[in-house]
Amino acid sequence: MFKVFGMSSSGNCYKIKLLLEQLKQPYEWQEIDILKGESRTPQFLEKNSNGRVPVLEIEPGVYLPESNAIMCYLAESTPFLAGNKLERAQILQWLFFEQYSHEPYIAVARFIANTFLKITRVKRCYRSCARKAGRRCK
Ligand SMILES: N[C@@H](CCC(=O)N[C@@H](CS)C(=O)NCC(=O)O)C(=O)O
Repeated sequence: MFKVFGMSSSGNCYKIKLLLEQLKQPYEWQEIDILKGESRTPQFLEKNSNGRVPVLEIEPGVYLPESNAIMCYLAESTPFLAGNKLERAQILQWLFFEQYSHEPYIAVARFIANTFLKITRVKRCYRSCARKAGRRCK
């Protein structure tokens, strides 16, 4: 059975969970708390020397890091990675776009806002409404 080393609040890890669920593929999830340094332990670095989640354990001792590489691996021979040459390249187009143009700016900003600044969606909404009403709020 596949095992995913991931952190539930990470978008990169959520993508893997979502695809595994869509494929109805049984898997085990091992929570790794990156804020506690669990992705930088010697044991974890043996799985991914880059020290990041997600990592897919394909079989004991065989590990695949990088969320989009994991998605391509899981989607191979399924309708999620089908089509002609151009259609498959268009799938890669979005995966590359996501990693280069979305993840570093939008996803990392969301993670910092949620995790370190503790700005929840409700607070963001409240701030925005308050700003529009010309009021300041904490
Ligand atoms: N390009 C990688 C990015 C992985 C990544 O940045 N993971 C973050 C969580 S979303 C992480 O593990 N950060 C821990 C660290 O940098 O120490 C992927 O798509 O898997």
